[in-house]
Amino acid sequence: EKLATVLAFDLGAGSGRALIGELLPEGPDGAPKLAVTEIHRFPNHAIAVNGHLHWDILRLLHELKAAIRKAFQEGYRPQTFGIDTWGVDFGLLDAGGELLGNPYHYRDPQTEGVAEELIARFGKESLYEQGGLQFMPFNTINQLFAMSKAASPKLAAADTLLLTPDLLAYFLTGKKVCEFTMATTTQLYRPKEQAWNTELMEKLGIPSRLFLEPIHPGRTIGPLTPEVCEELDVPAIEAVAVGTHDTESAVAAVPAKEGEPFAYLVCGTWSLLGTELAQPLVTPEAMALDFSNEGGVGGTYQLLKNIMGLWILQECKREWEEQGRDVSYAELVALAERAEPFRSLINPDDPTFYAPAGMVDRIRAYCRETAQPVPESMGETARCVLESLALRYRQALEQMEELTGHAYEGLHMVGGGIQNKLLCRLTADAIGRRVWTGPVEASAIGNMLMQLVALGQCSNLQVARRLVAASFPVEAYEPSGAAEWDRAYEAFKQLAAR
Ligand code: LFR
Repeated sequence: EKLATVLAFDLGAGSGRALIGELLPEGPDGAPKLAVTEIHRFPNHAIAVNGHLHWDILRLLHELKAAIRKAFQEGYRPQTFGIDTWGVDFGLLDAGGELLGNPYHYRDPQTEGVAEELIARFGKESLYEQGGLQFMPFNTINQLFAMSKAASPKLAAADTLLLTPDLLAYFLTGKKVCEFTMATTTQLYRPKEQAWNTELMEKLGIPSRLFLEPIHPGRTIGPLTPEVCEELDVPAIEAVAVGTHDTESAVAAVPAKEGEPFAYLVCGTWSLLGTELAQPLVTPEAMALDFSNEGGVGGTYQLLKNIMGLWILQECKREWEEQGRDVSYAELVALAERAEPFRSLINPDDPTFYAPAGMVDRIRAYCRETAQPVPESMGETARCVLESLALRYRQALEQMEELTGHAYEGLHMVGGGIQNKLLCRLTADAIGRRVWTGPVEASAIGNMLMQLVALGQCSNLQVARRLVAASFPVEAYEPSGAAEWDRAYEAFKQLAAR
């Protein structure tokens, strides 16, 4: 009685998950439902080797294979699978189709100062006009230019570049594709022209032969190879090019009201605050306010700001654990809840918070330098981070309103970060508007939606979003404490303008 069964892989910078989605026929309320079950979860680590940071890509492949086997062993019969991951990262293949080295982690130090160098050489306006992206240090362009400057033998030998989700799909199907939403995170794609920026590539010594013509989400890639089927003892299920950039899959799963502009916040290691548009908004104003135009599913463009996110707290937690002070997120949130409000604030997007390690001290140093009380306890530190994020969200939301001229009624929060209910409440308070939360597994669900499109079960993004709204509960947070938040926001804006 299931209409379809699909398998979604959602890989984040800290962990990966495999989830089964089952499309159930219309219930008594006349709407079909999507039922989601997590079947596998595994850690994902940055691994430091001789001054470089890498992903353990074959380990990730191993976990994907384990999950496919497990799905069938547990009696599920997925017809298709899709893979979404964080943006920007890639592997290089030689002419024989073999992987050249371990892919770099986007926080690898090779990109230090590279964006600045590109800006000095070509001008910020010109680069933004071409690529439409915020100048994030990790953008693919910076990684490839760093390799080009270092005369990387890998770059010289490379025949094809595959972005992480496409690379994993290639390992499983033998088919090389380039999925559109990931392509738009490279800063080497021209959103306005819908084409690769081969001219810029040539100027930077990045071989344009590496790049395949992008395909849009909803297209099939191909079946598992006979070798993989034999190894796992499974049938040749088909890979679908979903919104392979996790952020775009998450946005596809925002249960927004139809026909109205909406504001969203995808909450994970990064916080992405944005809105969906039909066309990229590549203007000097959008550049000045640091907004990106990323390709989305269903032919959309996402105007969004990349905010440092829960990364800062994840790093603090990791550090405390390394010191033997084990603390769960629930405990941290409880400590933050009891800590004194508005004691000290940081600008989460200050570059000092970008690199791994030493986060607790960097927060302290920041507060000292800005003449604020220094957070001492775990609770004070967590409170400082969470309030600061909430204030940064308010600023980004107001800036977005300036750009689009639309007043948003509230904010849809999705993704793993919404399990932190304190953050959701602080966000509602900080923006002084309603916050709606859910679903938590937005990226995996959005991934499934594009598989359902490929299977002919959903005709378009609107229909897919209706399915999300019918299948997953949404929680609402009402704002309170306007006066004290307004005061804190003034102080925050001073910090952010430093
Ligand atoms: C979120 C995300 C962001 C991207 C960052 C780095 O997981 O994909 O969209 O900017 O990771 O790739």
